[in-house]
Amino acid sequence: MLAALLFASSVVQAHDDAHTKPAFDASKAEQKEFGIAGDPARVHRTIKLIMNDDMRFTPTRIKVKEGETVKLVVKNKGKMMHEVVLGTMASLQQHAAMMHKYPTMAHEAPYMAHVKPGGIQEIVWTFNRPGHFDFACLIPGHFEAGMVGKIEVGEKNRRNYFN
Ligand SMILES: [Cu+2]
Repeated sequence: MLAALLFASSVVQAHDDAHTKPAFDASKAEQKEFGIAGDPARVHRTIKLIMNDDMRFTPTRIKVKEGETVKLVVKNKGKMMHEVVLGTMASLQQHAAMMHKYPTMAHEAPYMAHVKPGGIQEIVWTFNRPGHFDFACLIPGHFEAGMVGKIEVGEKNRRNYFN
């Protein structure tokens, strides 16, 4: 019995090491103006997002369709820490102000990823509300240096959206 328990705890430990984010739980997903946490098992599209020490994202514009669940694969090609936070310009500005006030503030949410130099993290997000949204690196100084991008979520019923 004890051996089984020890084995179980080591499995949990290994799982924690492999994933920095908890498993997806739809009942805990919180609807935001810019969408809701997506199920990693139901991804429609994968989009690569590169971050660099020139304080830019590549691409700077992302176009998706209302209802799409997107896996953002976020790679940090720089030598310093970067992050990506999805939101609205208002929510990002508010968050950036908090980061300035409390630089060591621990922040974690399904719509953000902190990526170490050379690292890769993923965000799975469902863009279930049409509109124009934003993303940014909120590390103090980076947002101010223009490390921002735009997300356009096209209405579901609009035809030929991608043409
Ligand atoms: Cu940055």
